[in-house]
Amino acid sequence: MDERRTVTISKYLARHLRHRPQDIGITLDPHGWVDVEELLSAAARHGFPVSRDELDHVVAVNDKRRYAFDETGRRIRANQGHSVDVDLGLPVTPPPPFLYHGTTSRFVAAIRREGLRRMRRHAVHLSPDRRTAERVGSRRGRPVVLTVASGRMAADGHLFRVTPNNVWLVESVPPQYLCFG
Ligand code: HQG
Repeated sequence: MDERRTVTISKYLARHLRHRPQDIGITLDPHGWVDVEELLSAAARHGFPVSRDELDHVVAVNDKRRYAFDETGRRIRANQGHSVDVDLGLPVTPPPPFLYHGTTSRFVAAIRREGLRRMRRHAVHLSPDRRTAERVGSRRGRPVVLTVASGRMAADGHLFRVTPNNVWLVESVPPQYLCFG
């Protein structure tokens, strides 16, 4: 499958498995899962036919492992990034001492005042290394990488979770845990 088709399918999945399942008449279960057959027939019905082989390919090659099948292979969900209400069932996990957040320069003043907020998503997304954070920030303009004192936050009672693709999630990051250097 060519790269363009892979990206198009991945974006379609992101839209409907994270944000707007109702647009194609599917319902995610409380943990974000949907039956693969149901997803594929809904997509076809809404003018976006995708074969099971194509879906398998996109899930397997996706650069960020954004999607996962359950152990039966009959259900699929997004690994993170939802704006709809789902409980991913990820265990609370002690973070490394520092994590990183990629943003863009125009948000920095507000972040200094308010800290990091989850905005429309379920959680603030943090990266394990600066390079990944820089890539996240550059989606929106000139990237700025903030260092998060995650070890100190965890010691103060903030709960961290990590997705299978190594994105760290936390409800918020108050400004005193951020380093803008
Ligand atoms: C910013 C992609 C003003 C925050 C990426 C970010 C990631 C504030 C934006 C994943 C703020 C929210 C998530 C505050 C935070 N004032 N702006 N107080 N607090 N912000 O997309 O982290 O390709 O919801 O810095 O790779 O950019 O979709 O979060 O710029 O892992 O799989 O508000 O999305 O993954 O934007 O990206 P987002 P994000 P996928």
